Amino acid sequence: MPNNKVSPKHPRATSLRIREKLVQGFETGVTSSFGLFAHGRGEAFDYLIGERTTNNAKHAINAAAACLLLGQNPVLSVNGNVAALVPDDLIKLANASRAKLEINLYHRSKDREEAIARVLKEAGAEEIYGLDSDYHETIPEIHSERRIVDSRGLFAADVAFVPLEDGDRTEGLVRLGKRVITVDLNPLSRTAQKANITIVDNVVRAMPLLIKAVEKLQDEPYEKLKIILDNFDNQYNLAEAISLINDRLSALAKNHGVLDSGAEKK
Ligand code: PTJ
Repeated sequence: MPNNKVSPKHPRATSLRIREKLVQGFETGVTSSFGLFAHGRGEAFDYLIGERTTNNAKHAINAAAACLLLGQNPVLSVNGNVAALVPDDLIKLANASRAKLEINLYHRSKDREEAIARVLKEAGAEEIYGLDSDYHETIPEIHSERRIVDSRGLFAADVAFVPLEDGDRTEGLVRLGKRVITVDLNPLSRTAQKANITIVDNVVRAMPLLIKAVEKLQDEPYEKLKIILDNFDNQYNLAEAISLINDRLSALAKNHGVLDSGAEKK
């Protein structure tokens, strides 16, 4: 267990607290060692976007909320990173959007599945898919353990929420005709590029906003949700996310790398 309490005065307290959660997740068998590397990659991109939720991400969050509400069988995929970082929010999102929760691991092991199931149950989950091998189905054209999904969960889903996902599985789910929503700080990743809706933000910031957006749109008619979804263009939104990084870095470079420039306020 990490025992260094992060001082609230530390200039990078928020980022350090997120790290602590992952290290704790690693030490309790929830997060894989690869998950720590993945987090490092995410942190680097979070620096580039300015560690805040951009309007670009908010636009994708709104579309994701509409998409989840339009789904007949939405499923939230849970891996070791999101279980360590946002367990309570996963339950809240599942409840607000009537979605199932499926534990679906890239580095699959029975021990980690059980550790994650414990975390989700402590957070209030009642039913968790992905654990019973009697219901294992495979995503075609993926030739590793990553192809396994639950026949009642992701396999049957029309909307799949797969935060911090690997590119092969994202492509596989899109090939199966699912509407795929992801949260990924790296707008260049294969998952970000191949998903139908990509929220370029830290999952820790995006989840509460996504829950709020679902709650706000919950009682809206089908037509309104459909318009929100149809008006969302992921390729355009990703291009804008990349431009935002570009503009921010250019402004910072002009300001001799000083962070509290106008670029920060964008
Ligand atoms: O628990 P498992 O075995 O299912 O494994 C989970 C990981 C995340 C290790 C696995 O799915 C994996 O290796 O994913 P990738 O291919 O590394 O993709 C993870 C993506 O998430 C990368 O593009 C990271 O930049 C991004 N990322 C990391 N941390 C965050 C993030 N995006 C949003 N919020 C974060 N906190």
